[in-house]
Amino acid sequence: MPETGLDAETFEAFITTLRRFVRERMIPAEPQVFEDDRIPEPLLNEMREMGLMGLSVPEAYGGPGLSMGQYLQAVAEIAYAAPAFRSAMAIGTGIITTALKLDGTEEQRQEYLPRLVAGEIASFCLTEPDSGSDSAAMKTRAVKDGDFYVLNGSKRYITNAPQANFFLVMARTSAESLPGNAHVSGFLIPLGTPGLSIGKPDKKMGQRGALTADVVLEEVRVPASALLGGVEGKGFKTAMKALDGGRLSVTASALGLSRRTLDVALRYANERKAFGETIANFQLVQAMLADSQVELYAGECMLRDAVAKAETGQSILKEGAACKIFASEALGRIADRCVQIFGGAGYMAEYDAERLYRDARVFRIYEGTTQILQLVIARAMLKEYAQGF
Ligand code: COS
Repeated sequence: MPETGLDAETFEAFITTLRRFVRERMIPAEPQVFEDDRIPEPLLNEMREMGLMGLSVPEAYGGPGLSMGQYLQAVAEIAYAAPAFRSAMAIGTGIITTALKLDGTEEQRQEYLPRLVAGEIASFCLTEPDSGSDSAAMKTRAVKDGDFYVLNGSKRYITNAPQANFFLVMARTSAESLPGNAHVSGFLIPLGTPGLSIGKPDKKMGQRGALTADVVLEEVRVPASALLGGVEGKGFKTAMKALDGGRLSVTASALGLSRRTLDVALRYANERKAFGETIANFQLVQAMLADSQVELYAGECMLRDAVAKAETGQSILKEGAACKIFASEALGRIADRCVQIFGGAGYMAEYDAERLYRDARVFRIYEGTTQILQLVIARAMLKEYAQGF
């Protein structure tokens, strides 16, 4: 059952505090985050103390029990600051919490959900060197050995890996590929398990401070109780369901970053002068600002609609994919217009526009590329058609 969420007044007070935290603590720390490629530990601790790592955890496990809509509003607020901040909290409170809530055993929920509330960081390990979009083609193996499983393989571009306390690892429990991708199972593995090691943080185009790295598993021995849900073969469907929610989180994040980008463009257009007046007076600049505002508003409306459907228990397979496609592609255009409004300064690293443009690019790729999501939507449409609508 979806969470009913905080009452409106308590939630409004939380959002006001969060907005202040974003503007007074996160945004001023951005230069240091970019310089060090890491969120400073004291600031990460402040995020932990605010409960941001366990925002979507139900009350029964010690979390605030935000509704989906409330959670996504919080994500959009955090995403107004550099993407590193959302990245640190949103895997644990998003994909991992969803996977545990939907398909974890009660013992696994009781073990891991309170750890997120206490500020632990989590990683979701699906992608591999040879399997990205075709995630079921993974090679990582988990072989049963009495009351244990032994895992071998490597995972790639894993968000939060260098700072994660625990990992949800998808692995093959059957060498053969099975119908419905039932060869895939999920395993919860804490940091410090012998044989689990983390590669060097990747060097990326943007999103500095949002850490990704390889996760290598060499003869990693875990008890059978680490198998998500205690049942083999459910991992792929768990991953897909969790990614459906993750795509709404990426949407909220793209909208938060779009809002920031548009504010940056609006401020510059009001400060920069050309031909004796501010460039905000020029109609061609106004057109770019207005187009960005239209797209941002459309994305916000789409997300609200998808959330409303999800909160009444309806499937949002198509809607979630549509939201993520639209908001990430719109962010790309909004960031591009921001650079254009900045003119020559937009190409220079000392201004925000250049950084925002690089940060925006990956939204169209991670948690399902635009092209994979087109397939998801089209397949659902064709299935509905075949069933006679
Ligand atoms: N919710 C519930 N079940 C789902 C589902 C979803 N969102 N998506 C698929 N399934 C189920 C299907 O119903 C099917 O089960 P049945 O055979 O019992 O009906 C099973 O899972 C296999 O689905 P499908 O045949 O569609 O799997 P494919 O191997 O063809 O893969 C795509 C489908 C390409 C859509 C999938 O691999 C995908 O989303 N890839 C992108 C992964 C991604 O986002 N990677 C980014 C990195 S993760 S941060």
